[in-house]
Amino acid sequence: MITGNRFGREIEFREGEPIQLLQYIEDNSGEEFGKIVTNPEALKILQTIREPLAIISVVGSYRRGKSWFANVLHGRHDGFDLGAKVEGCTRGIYMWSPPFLLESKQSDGKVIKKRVIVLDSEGIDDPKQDQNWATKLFILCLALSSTFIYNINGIVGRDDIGKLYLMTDLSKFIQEPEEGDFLPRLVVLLRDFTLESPESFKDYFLEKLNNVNPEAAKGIKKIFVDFDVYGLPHPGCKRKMLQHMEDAATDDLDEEFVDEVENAVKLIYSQLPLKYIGSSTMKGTAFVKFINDLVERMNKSENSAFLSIPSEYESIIQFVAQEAIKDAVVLYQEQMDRVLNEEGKLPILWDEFTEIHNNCISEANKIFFEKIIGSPTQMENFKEQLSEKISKFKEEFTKINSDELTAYNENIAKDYWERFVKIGLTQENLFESNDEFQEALRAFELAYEKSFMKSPEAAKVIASYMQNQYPTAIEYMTQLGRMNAELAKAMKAKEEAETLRLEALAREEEFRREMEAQKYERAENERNFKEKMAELQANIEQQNKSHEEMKERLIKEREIATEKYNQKFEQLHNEMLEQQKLSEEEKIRLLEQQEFKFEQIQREAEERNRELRAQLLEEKEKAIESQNEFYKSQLAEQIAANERQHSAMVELMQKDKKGGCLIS
Ligand SMILES: Nc1nc2c(ncn2[C@@H]2O[C@H](COP(=O)(O)OP(=O)(O)OP(=O)(O)O)[C@@H](O)[C@H]2O)c(=O)[nH]1
Ligand SMILES: [Mg+2]
Repeated sequence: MITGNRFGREIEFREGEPIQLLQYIEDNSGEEFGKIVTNPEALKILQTIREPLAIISVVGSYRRGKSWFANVLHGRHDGFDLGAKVEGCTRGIYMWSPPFLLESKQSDGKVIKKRVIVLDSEGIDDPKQDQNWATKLFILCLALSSTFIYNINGIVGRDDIGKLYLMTDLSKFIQEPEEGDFLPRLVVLLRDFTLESPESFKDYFLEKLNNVNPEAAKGIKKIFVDFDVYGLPHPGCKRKMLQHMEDAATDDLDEEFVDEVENAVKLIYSQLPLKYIGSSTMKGTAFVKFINDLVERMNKSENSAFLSIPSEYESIIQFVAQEAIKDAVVLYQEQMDRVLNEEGKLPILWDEFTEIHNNCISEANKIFFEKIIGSPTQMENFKEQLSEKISKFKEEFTKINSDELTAYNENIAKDYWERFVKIGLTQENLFESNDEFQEALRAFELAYEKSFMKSPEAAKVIASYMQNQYPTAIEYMTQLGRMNAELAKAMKAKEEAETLRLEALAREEEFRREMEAQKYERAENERNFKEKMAELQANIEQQNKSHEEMKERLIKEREIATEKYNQKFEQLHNEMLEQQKLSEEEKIRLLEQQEFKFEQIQREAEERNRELRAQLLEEKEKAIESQNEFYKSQLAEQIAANERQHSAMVELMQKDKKGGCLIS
């Protein structure tokens, strides 16, 4: 349900309510300056604003309908409290909550969204008021707003001019920044203007001003080149209603009054300037920091406040940058964490990892560039700080995925190793031959390649098998006599070379990934900076002062920042190339070493074979000789035996011959 007393006509109704932004607490003794205290609740509301701010403050004489006009700016009669009593009603500064969005067309035709904050302030010429506080309040509103509505009596008096004169002698209170609009747009409201309407309220106002204080008139003309004066007639209602205009019905008010009010409000909104810091717009975080800093300054300074806006701006820029970096890093970290820590999500292939990282970094950059303010060089430095912080987190995430990839591939390798190779190295299923063993190794490699997650980690796992498990298996095969020592040695050398090749491949892949990431970041950076530059340039064009000078400086600074960035990138790139070259050279050197070793083994094996052949030949000859010896001795023995047999026979025969004679 919408509550509130609408003003109607063409002024948009805004829902919400007032909330105190700050108040002044008087010193107990009443002699010294008291203390300005901010309301944390209000600051919290402001803090969250992400759009550029337009801040309207309504300042001026007390009891002159400031709060009522601040309500009309929200299309209503009620809202900020109005006081029917003589004493001042509004104390400190109130703001409308929530600050509302206003779309408006810029001079370049672009429609932008502004967040409008209306500040209703305490009257500044209440006789009972602490003069020091009144001055500080005036200065504070001047520094905080981008539209300063000065609400005074239609009959321009000395007091009103006195306060306005503060503006013309600002150097006493404020050191202004060199660049960009600092002073707000001035709108003077002449209330209860009962005289006949002049042709130009501005001329009328300047004429009166000149009569009262010629210096002030000159000063105001000089400082506020362009300002508006609106004369609002008396509301025309009866006294009872006049005391409670929060309850008024628009139709019961004087038609001319309503028209003039409507006209003033519409014109104020149609020209509503944004609040700038140099060439950047001010948003929630910066504004809150600005309020806090100004209040702190004012509470410290003895009487009138001396504000150094350049140093306030510098501290805001630094503060906003740290906040922007913090927010961007947290966003990157949270998004990466959310995606990667999904149950069972890891490990993932590096291409997918890079895609997730790129998305997260784009998001992080988006909020960083949205928040960041300052000059291009400052922004470049802040961006560098952000990149450093993010790359630390990226390393952590990379390590997690890398460990998971290693574990995943190790599991697969272990499983296939057991299934294809290890089983053949047990007593029961021992490989019959070396060929069978070699086949098992190939089968293991093929199966691994089919189901591994392709990555440098996968290459490293298989390389580690070639370096550790293979030699042990070869050793075992040799011990069992299924493989001769030479072959084992040659095989080990071959696997060693393959290990080196795989490791180099893994390094190359990691290097390629790093280069791609850098390329992406560079493109991203360039795009963001281009957008930011366009934004800063548009901001400069929107401002009234020092256009050309600021634009030139901006372009020059951007060139310097770009050059610096390119140099850094080039340096990094060269370092990486150098590193790759070194690792390439190292790889070639190792491979050459390996090849040499391999050839040496081959040579040794050939030499050994030659030796063996000679030995064999010698042994063969020896064997033949010893066999001949054996045959010879056997033959000799046989001959001897034959001879013996023969002589025995001869003897026997001789005996027989003698006996035969006897017989015969
Ligand atoms: N004569 C006259 N009275 C008005 C006008 N606008 C508001 N009032 C009445 O004047 C009284 C003061 O109005 P506020 O809007 O509270 O004035 P203010 O300047 O905010 O007052 P302080 O906050 O106390 O400085 C109220 O009773 C209003 O009803 C106006 O244009 N002319
Ligand atoms: Mg008020």
